[in-house]
Amino acid sequence: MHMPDKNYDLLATHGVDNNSTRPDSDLDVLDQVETQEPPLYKVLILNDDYTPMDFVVYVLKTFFKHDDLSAEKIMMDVHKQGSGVAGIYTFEVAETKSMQVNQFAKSNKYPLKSIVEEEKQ
Ligand code: TYC
Repeated sequence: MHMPDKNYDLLATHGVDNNSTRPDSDLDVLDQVETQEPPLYKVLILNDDYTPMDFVVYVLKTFFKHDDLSAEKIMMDVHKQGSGVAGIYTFEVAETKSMQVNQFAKSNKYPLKSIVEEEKQ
């Protein structure tokens, strides 16, 4: 039987062989591995008393690709509620964006901070 490329590694690691008498549970393993989504992480922007609103809007547009309206809304949510979600990503992307934002704010002498938090799936 033809198997797509992505199953070659599974065939190797699980020793799945269509000519064998493998139990049905091997099929479940294949299905599970193929459909498993990676865990996701939120980048949260935190409020402070000193960072200018325009700077936060610029950050949301530049690092998180929000349009004007969306960036303004998130910034005002953060301003009023203390924190807000800038974006949701896989771990490395979330950590990288958070570090870039924190470094950018520091370079501009603003106390703006972002943090990464696991998203419950
Ligand atoms: N509270 C800031 C002010 O009044 C604005 C602000 C909004 C700062 C969001 C940080 O993540 C932030 N200038």
